[in-house]
Amino acid sequence: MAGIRSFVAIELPDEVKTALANLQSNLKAQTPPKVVRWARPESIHLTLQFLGDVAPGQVESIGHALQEVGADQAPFTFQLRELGVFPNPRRVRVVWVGVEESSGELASLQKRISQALKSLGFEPEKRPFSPHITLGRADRRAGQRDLAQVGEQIVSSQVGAVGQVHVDHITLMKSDLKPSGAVYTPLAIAAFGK
Ligand code: 2AM
Repeated sequence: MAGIRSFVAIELPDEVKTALANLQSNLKAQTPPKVVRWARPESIHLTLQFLGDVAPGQVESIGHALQEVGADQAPFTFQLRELGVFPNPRRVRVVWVGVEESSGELASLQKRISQALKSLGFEPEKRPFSPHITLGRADRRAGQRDLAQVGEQIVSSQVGAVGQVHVDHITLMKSDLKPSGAVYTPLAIAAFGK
């Protein structure tokens, strides 16, 4: 049976999605067209771990593993501030909003999720966790010069504080890849219990 493309995410409140949509509109107005494919505001999220294709029979045990992690987690807050690009301004692939959370709660939550999922056979990412909110991705047809120009513009922008996110649950999300962009649907929600 076909796998279910899945990831573990923190969902964003509507007011933050609205702030991100406004930020995207400003950026769209300042950048050449067809260089960045902007994410649909309603689908913007913070990824904690990408799982790839999951067997349908595994969804329940992943949900349970996440619920155990959530039961031992207290709610916390993080800030969204400033813009950046991956991997660097000369070779833009992802345009993101930065995530600031000084207490270390976010990194420790991500670590506990990755440990819980490792015991179900999902290997943790080799790269260090680098929390970010993807606003857009480079269009495959974009030229190097346009991309470098947008990269420079983004990293020299100063947008300051964009919003605040109070986190009280995590979500196992399904991703359906469609020509018009990925469509995300929650498969399981794990509420924080501490
Ligand atoms: P990104 O926002 O940094 O691009 C669903 O695809 C989510 O999983 C995206 O938010 C994406 O993060 C993340 N993700 C992480 N690794 C991925 C991979 N190898 N392929 C696709 N998505 C990945």
